[in-house]
Amino acid sequence: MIGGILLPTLFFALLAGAATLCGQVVEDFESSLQTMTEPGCNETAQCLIAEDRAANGNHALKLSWDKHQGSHVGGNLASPGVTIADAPGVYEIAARVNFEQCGSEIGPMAIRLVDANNETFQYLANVEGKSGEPGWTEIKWSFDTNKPVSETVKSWGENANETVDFPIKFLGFAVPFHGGKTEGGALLFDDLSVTKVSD
Ligand SMILES: [Ca+2]
Ligand SMILES: [Ca+2]
Repeated sequence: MIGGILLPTLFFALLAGAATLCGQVVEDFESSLQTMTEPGCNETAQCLIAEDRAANGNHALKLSWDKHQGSHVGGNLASPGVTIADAPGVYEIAARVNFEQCGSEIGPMAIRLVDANNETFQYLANVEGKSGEPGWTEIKWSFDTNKPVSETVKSWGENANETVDFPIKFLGFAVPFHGGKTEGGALLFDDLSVTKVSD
């Protein structure tokens, strides 16, 4: 009889555990979002919602650029997107990224988030060795809303007080170029998910 109670309890506890470990997709880029290239980037840089060539009907955020000299390219939504966090905590954001059309000059990949007072925060993920990799790769960024900036990665914006004013929302992605130049390329981003790791 005890086993009869314990087993279902254990089963639901495991299910609950699985639910907190797997991120929930908050943005699949299937709705008609307005996008923009980051001001100041090379004029060949483009950011738009594009169809995934490998899967008819699926859409992704596409950042593309031609050969040029420059420090980085970035693409944003024209206005803040889905809420990533509305309460303090440590979060992990994941996205599927397609690196098939880019070279090895790309550096750490940035995700940009914007808070309720228009302060932009940036988090970096190591993508070494990913360039040219076929298909989709999962990239993860972690951030702690209690320590939203670091010595090396600062926030910016009109009201940059290095404090997260909730809610914090998705804004865009950027990549720097090693050596300040690129042969051109494109990146696709899809299925943004968020997991709260701890308070
Ligand atoms: Ca999609
Ligand atoms: Ca702020």
